[in-house]
Amino acid sequence: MSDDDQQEYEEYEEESVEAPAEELDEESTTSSWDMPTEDALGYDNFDFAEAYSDDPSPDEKMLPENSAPSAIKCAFLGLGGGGGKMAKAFLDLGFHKTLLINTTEKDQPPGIDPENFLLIPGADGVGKDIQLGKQVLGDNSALVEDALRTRIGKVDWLFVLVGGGGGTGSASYELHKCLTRYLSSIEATGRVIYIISKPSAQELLNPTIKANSNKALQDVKKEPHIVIDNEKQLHLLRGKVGMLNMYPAANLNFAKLFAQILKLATEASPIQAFDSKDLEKCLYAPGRILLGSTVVRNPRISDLGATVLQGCLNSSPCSKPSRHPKMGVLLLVTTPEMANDPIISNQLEAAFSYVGGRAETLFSGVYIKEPLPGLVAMTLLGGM
Ligand SMILES: Nc1nc2c(ncn2[C@@H]2O[C@H](COP(=O)(O)OP(=O)(O)OP(=O)(O)O)[C@@H](O)[C@H]2O)c(=O)[nH]1
Ligand SMILES: [Mg+2]
Repeated sequence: MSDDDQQEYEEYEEESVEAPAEELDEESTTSSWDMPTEDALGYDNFDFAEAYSDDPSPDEKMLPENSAPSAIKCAFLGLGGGGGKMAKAFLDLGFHKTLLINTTEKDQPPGIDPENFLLIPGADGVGKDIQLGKQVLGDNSALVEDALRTRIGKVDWLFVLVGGGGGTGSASYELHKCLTRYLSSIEATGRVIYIISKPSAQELLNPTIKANSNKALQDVKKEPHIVIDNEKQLHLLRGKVGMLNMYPAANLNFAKLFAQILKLATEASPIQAFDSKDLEKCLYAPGRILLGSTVVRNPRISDLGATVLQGCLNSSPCSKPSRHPKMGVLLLVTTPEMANDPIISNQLEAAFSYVGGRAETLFSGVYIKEPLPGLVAMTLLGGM
């Protein structure tokens, strides 16, 4: 402001000082008929801004809360074609806070609502080019962060599902900073966990697929992550389902196993409960996580511990443990008869010490349900 302007402004201020009420004569006052009241004018009303904006309010975009019971507040992000299909299995189980993110609309699983899909512009697929994938994801990280804020909202854990080997999913670590920044900004208590499939033996013969898969695994090495071994998983299903249903069946089985662990951690037990804090500790540990389950039809056997652990490892979609796990979880689901049988109860205790001896810290839970096909055992080994 120049000196002249300043003086003018001060004079204006002096003139416009309101005269005290008692000095105002009849004529200088106004009645409510002459001028609209402050209320009617709405000086504090910003509805005009909404009228101009064509952006739906955040609540309209916000995905509904998960209906699947879970001890932790979580969301699932599926990146790329395979990651999207893996994420859809969680969506189908009632994890509504699921977002499929891809560089193309073309390899989406059928039946995905637009609110569960985020298209990353800039490339129509990246044709197995992981560098291009990283560039496109990096350029659009603000778009992803915005989608988390408007559609996912307050969660503690983000599970990122990826088919390793392609160019989009394998590039997902490029979003890591954006995802962790988002979690910090909402004061989440959890972290980002990667769930990456390893290509089949046949696919790994292709050098590009192999290099992309290795890069994806290398990127997440220090983060908590689950590696789904497609070769092993498909081998377990061969002869049980046709080729067309192989991946959908595998994706659903994995999602059901994971969802069951999230659910059991919400449940009370008259014997021993595995709670949300136990679960969070296991998920928090950096390194690889393995999930597995098995059914022991006759639990009255003497080597129940070894049978349970070997069964869980053999039928797990994940590769066998590569090193001593820091965290071990053994969850057993029994019928009331099994829990009342003194011989079986002894064997159950032996199973816990067998698994406990193979991890630095063991968390356990015993739940009673019926009907069951036998003794159901689930294990989670973390921090490998
Ligand atoms: N477990 C599992 N793995 C899958 C599934 N679909 C694909 N894959 C694996 O994921 C790998 C990568 O393929 P995509 O996910 O299609 O690749 P992308 O991430 O979309 O990358 P671009 O297509 O190159 O942009 C494949 O080679 C398969 O090994 C699935 O439904 N389940
Ligand atoms: Mg693709």
